[in-house]
Amino acid sequence: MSLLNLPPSFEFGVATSAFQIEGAWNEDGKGPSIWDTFGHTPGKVYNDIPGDVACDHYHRYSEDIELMKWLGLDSYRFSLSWSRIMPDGVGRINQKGLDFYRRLTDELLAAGITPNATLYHWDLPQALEDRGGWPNRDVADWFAEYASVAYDALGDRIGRWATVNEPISVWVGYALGAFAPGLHDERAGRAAMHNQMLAHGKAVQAFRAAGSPGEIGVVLDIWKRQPATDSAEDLALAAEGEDDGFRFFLDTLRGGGYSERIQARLEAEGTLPEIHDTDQEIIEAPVDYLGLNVYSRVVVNSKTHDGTGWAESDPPAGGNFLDDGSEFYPRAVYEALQMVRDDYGWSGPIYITENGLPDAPAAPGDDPLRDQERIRYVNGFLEWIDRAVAEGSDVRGYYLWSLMDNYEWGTGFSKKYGIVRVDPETQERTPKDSAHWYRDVIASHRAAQL
Ligand code: IFM
Repeated sequence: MSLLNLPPSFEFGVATSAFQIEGAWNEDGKGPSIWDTFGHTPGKVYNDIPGDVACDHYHRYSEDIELMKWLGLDSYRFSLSWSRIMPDGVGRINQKGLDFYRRLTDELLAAGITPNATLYHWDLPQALEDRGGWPNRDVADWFAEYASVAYDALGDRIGRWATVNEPISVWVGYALGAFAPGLHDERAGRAAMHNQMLAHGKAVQAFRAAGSPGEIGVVLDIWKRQPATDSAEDLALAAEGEDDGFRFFLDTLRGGGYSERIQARLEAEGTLPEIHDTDQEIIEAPVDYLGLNVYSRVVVNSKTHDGTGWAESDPPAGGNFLDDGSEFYPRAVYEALQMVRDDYGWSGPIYITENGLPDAPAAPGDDPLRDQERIRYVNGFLEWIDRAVAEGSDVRGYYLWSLMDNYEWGTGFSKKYGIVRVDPETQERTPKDSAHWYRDVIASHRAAQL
């Protein structure tokens, strides 16, 4: 593979999130998060195994940084656990929680790896859920308070921040019930989506007010919808899917407010959230970069659709498939980059903050370390990023999801996205073929600059 167009400053990284890897769920003063509660509720997560230990990264972070050094990474994207830093969500600060992130970031910096911290990756403190959670507008101020504590304590070490990761997750948690806190309430889901954008805006304002050095952005996941045919039904379904999935967020961040189409639909559904006159100005506080998580596209077909508008993909016949039956469509990243440029006028810096593939379903005798399909997948995405850069996109880095097999939310340890295998019994880490390959990609990119 030649990545001739990526500049010498292009950063190669990996991404993880606190709940998915840290473990130590109730250690050193950490408060419970909604995902701790969810995982401890029978019937919510795979095999009823909660994320209490996850990858035990809280204790093994040094070993994990050794792996990152071996890979030759430029940057590491992780998230901070809100309830590790503030067990009640607001007020009291847990010094031991901050100390953990200080140790982690100090070791990253000593290894020459740039820390990239996301403030919120789905693990709301349970104490705040008990006060109404994301559907309660007060959450925006709670989040800004937490963000300020984090900037204050870690701003001298962390140069790249993101406010929230994939704000659509609150819809899945409050309206669809598949994520914590497991509610089925569409009004709550829409309120949570709006309030998360408000929280994002307030956290950006707090960042500027504190005069924090470094850059701050937001991370959205972009699954573009491809209508299966030109029928009015398929086109409408595609538009609705994009509105729900990412335009809801981009419209307010970049487009001056929710589109008339979104407002009309939410009004008709009786789910339009409470929006104050000043909200828009707060939400569109300028960010320094956009973080895009891109995994694929969704082909929508009204004839085979189950009516939910969510994650229903119906790849065209004759398409290019992966071993798990999903479509192999690396051009998705190029289309996402075009979309933010053409539809939202974004010509600023972009990081591809997540992209990756779960292990293919294993047949008896398969060796989990031989993950050639993941290599093919990542290779394809990098080639399309290279092409977008050649055509003028300001993509500054790529974070592969994920460093190691980790706790994949409701599917627990059954879905493995790591380039490093984690033995569930011993926690032993072993690089898969893709890790060796990614290491070579990074090394050759460096060598090409000499
Ligand atoms: O594991 C998740 C991550 O937490 C958010 N983005 C998608 C990943 C894979 O499903």
